[in-house]
Amino acid sequence: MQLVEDHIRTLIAADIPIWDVDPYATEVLQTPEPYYTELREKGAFVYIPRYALLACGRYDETREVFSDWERFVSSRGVGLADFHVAKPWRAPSIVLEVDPPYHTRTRTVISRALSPRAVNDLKDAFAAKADALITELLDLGEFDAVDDLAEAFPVSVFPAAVGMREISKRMLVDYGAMAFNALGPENERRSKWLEKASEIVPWIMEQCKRESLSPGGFGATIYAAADADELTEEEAGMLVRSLLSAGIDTTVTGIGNTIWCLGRNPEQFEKLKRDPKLARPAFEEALRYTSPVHSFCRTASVDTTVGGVPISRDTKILCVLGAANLDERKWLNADRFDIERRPTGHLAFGVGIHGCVGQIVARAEAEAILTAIAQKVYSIDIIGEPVWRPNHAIHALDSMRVRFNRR
Ligand code: OVM
Repeated sequence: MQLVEDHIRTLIAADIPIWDVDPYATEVLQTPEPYYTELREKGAFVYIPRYALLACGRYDETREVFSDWERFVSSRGVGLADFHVAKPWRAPSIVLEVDPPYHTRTRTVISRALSPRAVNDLKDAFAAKADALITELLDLGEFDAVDDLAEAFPVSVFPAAVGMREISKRMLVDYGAMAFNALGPENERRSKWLEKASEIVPWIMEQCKRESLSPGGFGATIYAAADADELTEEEAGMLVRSLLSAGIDTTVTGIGNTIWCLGRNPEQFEKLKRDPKLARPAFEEALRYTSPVHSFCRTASVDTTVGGVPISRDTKILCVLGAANLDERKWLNADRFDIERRPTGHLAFGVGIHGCVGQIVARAEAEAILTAIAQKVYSIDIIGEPVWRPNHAIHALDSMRVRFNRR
């Protein structure tokens, strides 16, 4: 505790507000907007004693910390745990949880696998799947927008694009939820999710092997890099693991949250129906408005300052992307969902060398499903109250009953 008290004296001297909030409390994770607002109002940075953590939620400072990989490293973990001190729950990701120069080599391979060309080749298949699913949901009338749509669609296209032969929706969705919850504090939620590791991790690791993947997929491109001696066989398996960690829950959440936005803002859905080409801008605005990945950490590698605030080496910094994406200093009418906004510079995919490597795939999935909805659905009724699913890094719905009325 002496360490924390010394820390606090330094912070008081530097005029950094101390805030006794728990960013990982269930209510905060389910309804984060008041916390986002208070965080931005308190200052560029606040100190959260219970986790010995600095947090930021204003756009400029969050962007600065997030994009400067030299001063704010990822190799000490992008969750609360500092890998210099605590043992990670799994072998660290060789792309997310590393720094240059090593990062450059793995990032090059994974971005080749997920290149615009590779994704472009999948567009017709995505559109056909999206069309069939929306037709099915119109026949059903009422359904669960999470289970039947937001989860169903990515799981029907992404694992196949990777080249997976054995597909389990529950294993894939739960592995993502586990990996993202592991980024939070050592609380009950984190332990509860990590209990599932003994069942899910062996299944995931089996699917990452060369023999489990069919030719022509993202996975095969990664293994081809091992054949060309750019990576070891083991590193190739680890990069496929990254696809399965970050490729499902993120797109599930992005699509689910977009349906939530459109259901609550019928005038915006009218605009999308009038011009289905707004599918992509509508998705970007939903990403800005709801921030599917609400926060990620960095660790200061040097003594430095950001926006005039001194930050000491070894400090964990919680970058609250959800708060930055709603910062009225950056966005006009930040609290309004407007699909014509074109929110360039939003932080929902991060920024800098660790910016989402799968964003081209995510946008292609979203475009396919939102275009099918714009063409076939007359109106979206949300039935009852949507329920949010608390997660330490993801802001996602747990359930939302919806009716699609036929056009
Ligand atoms: C990874 C990864 C990348 C991005 C997010 C993430 C758990 C994991 O490389 O495993 O979330």
